[in-house]
Amino acid sequence: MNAIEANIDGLIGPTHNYAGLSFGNVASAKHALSVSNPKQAALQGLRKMKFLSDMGIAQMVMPPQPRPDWQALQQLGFNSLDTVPDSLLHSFYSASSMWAANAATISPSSDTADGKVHITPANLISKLHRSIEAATTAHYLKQIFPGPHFVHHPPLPAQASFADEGAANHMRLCSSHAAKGTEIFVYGGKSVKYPARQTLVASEAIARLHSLDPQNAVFLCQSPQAIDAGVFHNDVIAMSNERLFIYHEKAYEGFHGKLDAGYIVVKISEKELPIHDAVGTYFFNSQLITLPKGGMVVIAPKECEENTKAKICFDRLITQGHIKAVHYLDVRESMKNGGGPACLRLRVVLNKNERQAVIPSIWLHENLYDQLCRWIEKNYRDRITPEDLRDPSLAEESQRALNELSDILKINIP
Ligand code: SUG
Repeated sequence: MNAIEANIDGLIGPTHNYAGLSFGNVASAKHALSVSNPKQAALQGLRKMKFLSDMGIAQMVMPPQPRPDWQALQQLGFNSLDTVPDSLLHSFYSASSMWAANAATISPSSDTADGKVHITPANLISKLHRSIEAATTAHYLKQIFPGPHFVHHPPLPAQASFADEGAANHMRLCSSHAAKGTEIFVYGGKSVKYPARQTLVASEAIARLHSLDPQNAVFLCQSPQAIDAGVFHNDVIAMSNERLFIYHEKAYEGFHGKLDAGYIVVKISEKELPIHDAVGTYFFNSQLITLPKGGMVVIAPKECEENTKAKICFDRLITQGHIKAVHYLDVRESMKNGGGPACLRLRVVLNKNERQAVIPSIWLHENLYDQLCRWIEKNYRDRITPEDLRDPSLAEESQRALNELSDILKINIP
């Protein structure tokens, strides 16, 4: 029934900074403790949303989470920031909820046994600064998707065996968005240098909770070699949309024969694009989207335009007729923390009734875009250093900004 794909992007928060919090994410380590520009970051993210919305793609905005996270700090006995050690201060100040691909796993109603959209927020337990997102994410998603069409599961138990990073490790192949699809869950193999962030047990639990037909759920093991090369999420090494699945030859272990022959599977070889360049450019962290008038285009990070091998790979995809065009966008502030265009968005396939049930105030249109630009210009700093996290006025500014945003988006922000 007229199902389309919509995107929810995480609006980048006013405390965006580089704290080197994500061991295994090479960009985060590389830019640790450098100076960030939250205003530019938020505008870059918002412009990306506007670019998609102008192409006719349904686009929603999810608010940032309150930072510093006073609830988490108080739970540890802190009532002011003065005595909080740097490591904790950085974690509780992180704007990492911007990467909405890690917010949840969502199964569309055409895939589930009860014909409802199933939503499981990710527990993100592998990293402290990300684990504190789960409760507020659940709170936001319940407000965004209210009513009987949606089933909200709680995050999986907060324990290492159930480590779950959401849609960044989840893909869906289908003949069209409305059709029953094959949901692909990617979990980590036994890596040596860097930790895997998703377990098979967690992925299986989500498939079960979402009441997927077992024949339509595929579990792929991410190769340890890829993880150790800095591929901390599947969306750094593969992309998919409708029938099309594009992956790097070093992405998985035991991949052969796992996908239905009805899909178009395109392999990018190590020779064409060494894994080092795939991680450096975030080639696979592009958004592969179907235009309303038909045909697919790619929204790629600007970094790919500057890498000859990545550009040749995209040219090949165009020549072979898989995609019509590539649009290179600048999301460099997010990229420096290891988050490309696809990390910033959570995809959700919705039919007409489900779309109508979504809270109307978060759909991006011209007016909301202008309002959010003004809100960012007014409330955001253009520079944050690690020392600035000790400045009490940053916490006040951030709180004030989110209070105003709550009125704009008509969402309760805790
Ligand atoms: O979890 N970076 C995020 C990037 C998430 C990217 N998301 C997807 N691939 N879908 C992470 O590693 C860095 C924060 C810091 O170092 O300040 C960070 O959390």
